Amino acid sequence: MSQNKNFQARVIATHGHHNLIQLDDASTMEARRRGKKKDLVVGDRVVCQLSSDHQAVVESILPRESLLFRSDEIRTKPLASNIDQVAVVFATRPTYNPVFIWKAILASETANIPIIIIRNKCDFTEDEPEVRPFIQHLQNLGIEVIEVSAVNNPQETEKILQPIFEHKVTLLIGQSGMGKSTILNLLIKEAKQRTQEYSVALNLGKQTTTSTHWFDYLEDSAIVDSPGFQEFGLAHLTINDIMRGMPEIYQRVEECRFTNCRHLEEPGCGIKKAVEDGEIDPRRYAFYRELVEKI
Ligand SMILES: Nc1nc2c(ncn2[C@@H]2O[C@H](COP(=O)(O)OP(=O)(O)OP(=O)(O)O)[C@@H](O)[C@H]2O)c(=O)[nH]1
Ligand SMILES: [Mg+2]
Ligand SMILES: [Zn+2]
Repeated sequence: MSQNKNFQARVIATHGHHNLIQLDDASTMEARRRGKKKDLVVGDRVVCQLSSDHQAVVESILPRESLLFRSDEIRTKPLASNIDQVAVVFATRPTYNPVFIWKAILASETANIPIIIIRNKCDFTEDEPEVRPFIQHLQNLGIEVIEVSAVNNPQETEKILQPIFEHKVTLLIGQSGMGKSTILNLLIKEAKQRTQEYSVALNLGKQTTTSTHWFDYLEDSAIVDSPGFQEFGLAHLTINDIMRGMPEIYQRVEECRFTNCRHLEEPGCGIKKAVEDGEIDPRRYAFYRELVEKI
């Protein structure tokens, strides 16, 4: 490739100022961002120039078709761009946090990205009584839950997941130790991402994957593996985003006396009535309140 000639590529990993891009012929190259900007996100389609033998400079980012965020009080963190669906992976060991999954649903809905939930490690059958109501609850929210056992039943898992992942770009997210990289390795044999036993003593994953990485899958698909994290911050959401992302609230907003009801202390609130009548899960309402009170 001659110098000064523009070419397009995909950002497949970012590490501070070192980024890895993949060209359309599947070769990879190190790239730095023009002007030392730190605005590249895994999944970005970029326009580059060759700067030296095996180095590229990212000149610009093509418009993103989708972008998933999480945030904390200080800043918003993009997780990945140009993805078609988010797959949240959870398991009963180490322990999962329903609030993490609820937040992931809100973040995806707000970003207009379809979400599916993968319950992994189904081989822990003794956890069934505890997990079954939660799965039923997710299904009641209208969310597809897929149940697999990537280690103990790999063939079946691959058979179930392939039709769900093909023709799409899927971002795997979830708390540490749930089996994201195990699932990735199963579907993409060449990926060879590191996996590691979770800590039984702490009942927590060991943060094995340390950075987000894009892997091509089949002819026209990709799977993006990401590091597990515990806190899914949603400081970037508005009250409308929160309401829209919670079907049991959104379906009932007509029942409130005031059209601008925030379902907190307002009189004649249909949502609070539904909570009192046992039609809305009080834990979901507490979750709603906590998010809205932070705004
Ligand atoms: N019993 C059982 N163990 C599993 C299953 N899937 C994955 N594991 C194990 O769970 C542990 C964690 O798996 P990883 O794939 O490293 O988890 P991860 O979600 O990528 O974790 P982070 O990279 O830290 O976010 C590994 O020891 C896996 O072998 C399963 O279906 N059943
Ligand atoms: Mg991992
Ligand atoms: Zn209300």
